Amino acid sequence: MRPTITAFAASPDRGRGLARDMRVRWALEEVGQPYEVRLLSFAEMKEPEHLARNPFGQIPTYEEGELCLFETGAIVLHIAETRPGLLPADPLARGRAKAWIFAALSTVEPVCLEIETARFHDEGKPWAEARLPMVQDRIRQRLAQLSARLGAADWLDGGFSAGDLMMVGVLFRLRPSGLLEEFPNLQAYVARAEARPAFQRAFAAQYAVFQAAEAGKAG
Ligand code: GTB
Repeated sequence: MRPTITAFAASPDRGRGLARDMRVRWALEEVGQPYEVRLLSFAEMKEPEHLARNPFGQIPTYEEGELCLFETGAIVLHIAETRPGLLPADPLARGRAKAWIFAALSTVEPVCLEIETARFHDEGKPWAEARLPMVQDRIRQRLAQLSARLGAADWLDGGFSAGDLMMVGVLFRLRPSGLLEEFPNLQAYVARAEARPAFQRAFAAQYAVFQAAEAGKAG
């Protein structure tokens, strides 16, 4: 049975792959699992049918038979646990790969999201300009730590894993900030991940949704 995921019918990022369904699509592509997509408007995301899938009315979700999951981390971990390709077989390496998933979501992403809050929610506030450099410095600190750990390696712990997928999914969203460019090894790490055929298929699939929506507007 093909799993069904949910995604924005009209993503505010205009197909740049910044919404979190991109990480789920990418994981499914990495393990070679075909999937269906249910596209939702913002209004549909807050209706009871979708709230039953995700109590917070957000995308992405994942349905497969009787299983319905929300939270990108849980979804990617489920995909990685149930299909070969995203977690090493060795139990110790597997544990470390999972640690990187959590590090991406709970240690790196919250700091990185602050810059979007600063850009979109603080705009026009009297303290916004003074706050931005502090937010940027907190991100720099995290990126410096990550950069030091990655060093000259291709991936965070041996071969590419779900931990890298999640970390790149987080770093990818930093692109518009320009901060990633201050860390050449992290920039190369993201580029290496983006060059993976599975990433490109996932990106193309979510971009096609944007293109179809644009064509619908024009038609
Ligand atoms: N912790 C949850 C998870 O990891 O799954 C967070 C899910 C989440 O934030 N979903 C967002 C959502 O549904 C979409 S991805 N938002 C609508 C709502 O809350 O009502 C976040 C996102 C949205 C838009 C852009 N963008 O336009 O660039 C980027 C990322």
